[in-house]
Amino acid sequence: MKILRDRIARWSLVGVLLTLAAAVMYTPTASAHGEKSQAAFLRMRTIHWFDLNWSKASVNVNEEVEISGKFHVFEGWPESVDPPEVSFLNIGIPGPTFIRKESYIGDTFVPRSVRLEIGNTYTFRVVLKARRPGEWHVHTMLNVQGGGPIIGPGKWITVEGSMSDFRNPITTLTGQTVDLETYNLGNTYFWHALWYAIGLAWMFYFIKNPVFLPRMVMVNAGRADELITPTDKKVAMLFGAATILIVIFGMSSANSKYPVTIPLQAGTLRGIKPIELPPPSVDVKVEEATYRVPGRAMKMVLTVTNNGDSAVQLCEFNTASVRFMNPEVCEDDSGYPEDLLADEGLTVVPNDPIAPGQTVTLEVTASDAAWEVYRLADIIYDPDSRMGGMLFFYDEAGNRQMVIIDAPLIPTFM
Ligand SMILES: [Cu+2]
Repeated sequence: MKILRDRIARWSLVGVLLTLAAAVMYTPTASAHGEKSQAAFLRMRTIHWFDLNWSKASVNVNEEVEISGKFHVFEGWPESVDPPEVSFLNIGIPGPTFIRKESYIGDTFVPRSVRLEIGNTYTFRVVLKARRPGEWHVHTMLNVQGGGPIIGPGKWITVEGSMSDFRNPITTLTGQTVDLETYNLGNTYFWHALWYAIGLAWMFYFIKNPVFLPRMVMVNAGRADELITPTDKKVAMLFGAATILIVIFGMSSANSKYPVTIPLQAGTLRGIKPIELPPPSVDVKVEEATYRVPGRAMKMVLTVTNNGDSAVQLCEFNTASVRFMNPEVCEDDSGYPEDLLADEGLTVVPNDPIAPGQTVTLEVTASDAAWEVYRLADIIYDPDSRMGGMLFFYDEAGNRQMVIIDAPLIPTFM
């Protein structure tokens, strides 16, 4: 019996050690940051980010980068995500490697949550200032209360220099210029250290005498009163009075040093102006959308009617930040993240311009490794096999039209 128990104990120990070793050795490097593990149908059916532009891909500490673009709030918003009535335009970075200087939706400065309307398209602009050197994968993102983070495409931005050079000056309405990187730090350290020291002094005063057993015996013997001497009482009064005095003095000196203070400014911003996109003159009906399992492509059969007065061609299909481009019609010049850009990913048959008034049936294949890498193929695990996305058509003059599509996406297995 004992031998058996020893053996179990020994092997348990080996098991624990192996688990620990595995946990220590296994450190996967993250290359996309959170979005891949989100449900594919949620990524395709919430926010569509497009026309993104990054002003720089490499900056020095203290330099600014501007990320701008548009996002469309998809009409077929999923039930499992609360509507974006309280949303916040955020930036996805590993801590404040940049600081956010400014962010705008439309012309509105948006340091607070905003109310967005389903079906609308908005422009946004975020100005970041580089703080920590390194290579950072910077995402635009929208936090939706009751829904979580909706992550946009991420681009690698390099920051060079030294973090000790970083400055974050602001000028207050009382006319002082302070550096937010260090402002009020010394004051915070001082007051926390002071009160911690007072707490320790109180403890040390009483633990200079034996603490536990002698006192327990005295209390049990009914002589508890002898444990507190008249000096102890005086010291306690002193501590009590000093504490109240320090609080009153601290508060009045803070009030006289900072006579003008305001509460924290908060509250959801409403009335954010969307952009008015002219209704597209191209009419698209998704007859069928399928994808092979396993595979890295999605196929659609589209009936397209050109109601405009210029011939159009399909240039791009964009879903969940992956851009499938038809290289014979257009190409990207924004420096879009390479892992999300399928610059030859869209095959359109027939690929001829669609004349005004004409209706054609297009067979469209969106194919790229990104379909698998970004786990859009994992829609097979989702409880709602429907996709959403944007189609971009160009006319002969180079004008672009955006058509939002929303259709069931059916897997094929053989
Ligand atoms: Cu990332």
